[in-house]
Amino acid sequence: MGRLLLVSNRLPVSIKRQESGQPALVRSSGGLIAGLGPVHDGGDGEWIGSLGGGPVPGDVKNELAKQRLVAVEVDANDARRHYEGYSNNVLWPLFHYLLNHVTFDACDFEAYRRVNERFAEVIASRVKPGDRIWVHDYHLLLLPAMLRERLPDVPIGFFLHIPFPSSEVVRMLPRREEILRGLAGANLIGVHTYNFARHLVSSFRRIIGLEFNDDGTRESGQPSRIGVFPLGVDVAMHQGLASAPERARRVDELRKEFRHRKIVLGVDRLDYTKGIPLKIRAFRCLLETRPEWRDKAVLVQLAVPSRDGIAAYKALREEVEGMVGAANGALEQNGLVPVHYLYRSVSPEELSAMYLAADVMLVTPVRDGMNLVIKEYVASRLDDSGVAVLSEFAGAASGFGEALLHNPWDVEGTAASIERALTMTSDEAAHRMKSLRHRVATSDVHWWVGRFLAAFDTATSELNDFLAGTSEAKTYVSREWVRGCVDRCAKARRAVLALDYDGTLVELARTPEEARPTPRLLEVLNALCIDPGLEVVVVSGREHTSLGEFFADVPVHLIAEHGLSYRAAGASAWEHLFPDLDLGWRDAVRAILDDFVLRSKGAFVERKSASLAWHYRNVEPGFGSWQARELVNHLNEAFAKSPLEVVRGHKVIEVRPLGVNKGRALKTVMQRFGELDFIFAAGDDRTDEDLFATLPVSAYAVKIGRAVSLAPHRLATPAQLINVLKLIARARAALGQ
Ligand code: ADQ
Repeated sequence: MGRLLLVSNRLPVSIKRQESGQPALVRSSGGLIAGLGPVHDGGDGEWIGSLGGGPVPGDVKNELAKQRLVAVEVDANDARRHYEGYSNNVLWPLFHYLLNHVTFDACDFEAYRRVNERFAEVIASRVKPGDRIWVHDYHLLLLPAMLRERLPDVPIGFFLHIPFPSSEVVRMLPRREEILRGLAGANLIGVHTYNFARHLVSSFRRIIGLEFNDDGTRESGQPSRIGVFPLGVDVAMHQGLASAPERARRVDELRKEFRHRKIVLGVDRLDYTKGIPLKIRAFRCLLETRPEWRDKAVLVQLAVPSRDGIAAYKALREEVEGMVGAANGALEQNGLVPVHYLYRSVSPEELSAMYLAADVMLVTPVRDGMNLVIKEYVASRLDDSGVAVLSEFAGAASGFGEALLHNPWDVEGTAASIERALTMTSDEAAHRMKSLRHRVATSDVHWWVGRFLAAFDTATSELNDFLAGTSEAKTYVSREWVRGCVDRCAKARRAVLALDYDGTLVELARTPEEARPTPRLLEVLNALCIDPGLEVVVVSGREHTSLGEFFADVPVHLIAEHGLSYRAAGASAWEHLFPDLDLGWRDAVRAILDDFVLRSKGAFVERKSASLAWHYRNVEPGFGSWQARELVNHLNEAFAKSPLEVVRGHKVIEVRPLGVNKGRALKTVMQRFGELDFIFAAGDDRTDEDLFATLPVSAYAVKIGRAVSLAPHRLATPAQLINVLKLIARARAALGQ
């Protein structure tokens, strides 16, 4: 296997100039770097990212190259608009449901696109055969599609470190289609939680009409899958820091410094998603409502400076400092200040000591992709003491059942959780911490990397299969293939030809009535039907009356409405292939379809004996597809418990009884034909895939048109199919079969 190229907006290093003027690289810290660092160090791939904006001097590039790091040089102004603009003034707040912080500027998006393009150019210039690319986070959402275009056969993985919100929120994102199409270029999209995966699937479906199956695989087009990979922390490193002898000394000092009060600790980047003001309010609420805690507990809040070029972050800093001042002014007692606020980054050793000194870890984000702080705290508590109080809006909450989960917006509720944590018996605390520690240890950062890479292996082989398959499938069948197929059919004793109607035997027309069989088609079918060794079955989604009328004088077998009704060749009566269907849902569905006709000029409903179809081929194209997606979503949700199936055809949405499909129907009918030694089937839309799915491998399955299909062979148009049928009729007649 080739190399793994890691891609993130920033490289995992910063540059310091030594006294000699020589550049030195300093490894940055943080969860992502802790996780990917060993992958990079232990492999032979490159890490591609920027160092901020502006040109990168040659000596720095040389230093970077020694560690297989590649700098993407980005125009300084573009870098600022990309990072502070679209990334952090639009995507970051919107994906965290904080819409009041969203400020969109179209020029920022242009810069976002240019920066993603720059990344794509640099990556394309570095890729070697066999390489795979793993892109990280929301700064690079357009990159997967840009890479896909340049490098069609390179596997692309993507991991989103922040939440993926509900599709209702994504609908508000300016440039939402382009962003989702960008992300859809990846073969594997990883998120932290099942909720985010679900939201991703519904956004793809509702906003750009891209369908994923229940198992997270993409329904059609290039293979892609969505997977859930909750990021963990480097547990061994945190255990090492926590067990170092000098740590115990520092913990004693800290306890003394805080005058042996119970320490409630907060550690966050100073970011409005982290709920720091709510945390201070909750702690203040506790001291005000339970004054006995005033000289017994202290809130130590460590805030790392972050994104201070952005106005909202400057405002947050002022807000938090104001709140700390006010709380301390109001609640100081006997020289004991209730809130200790430190606005700085601290070393990993100092952070570890603080985790060890803290009796309660208080983590209150209003939204958080995962939250590594709570995991670091748990990983550091080697003696199973300490209590975790965690917002239910952190991704980590889904695996933290033993923490005290709370809603940070409910200030009194959070205050109650803090008190519960402060008064918890050591037995209960140890019981809870022990299981948390076990879970954090078994799903650490190395486990995360392993899980993602294992799924990436699967996605890679799916891509390779697809590429091998499509290069064959996307080309139409050769003359030799046609000759071989006709020859086999001519020699068969008992053969069946199963043929879809619209789009397969006749060209699609504006309305179903206009798509009548051509004289040439009728002539060919008649010629085939003379042959006693040949069964011709027209398998259609149409209702039986129009099929019966079209083929009144042609002795073909007819399967109508995807298998609901059947007319044997030569018979005049129709029979139900599957009696006893529950059709109780039909009137309610019909009312909804009618409603969608009223809203969409040009749409109409086709009423069949058991199913209903909403046609939108005459609706203005963009609007039609949008309405169709709305309709499908609504029907799927509103009728989830009814025995119906919503199927998308070509510019038509069909609602039909569950479990009835062309494949099942053909199988039932073929049983009546006895032993067959040649099966040929042709179809053009998604409903024909059911047919292809039930055929034995020996069958000749032919897709009409270019769409992805289970059928291994392909013809371009109905006219070409009719030619093949004509050749079959002629060859069988010639052999006297
Ligand atoms: P962040 O929003 O940065 O990450 P988080 O997961 O909590 O949030 O990671 C913060 C990191 O910074 C931790 O490793 C912590 O130790 C460190 N840190 C915090 N305060 C510090 C201080 N004062 N001094 C030194 N270090 C400090 C984004 C998403 C998260 C997601 C991660 C990883 O927003 O939801 O968990 O990526 O995917």
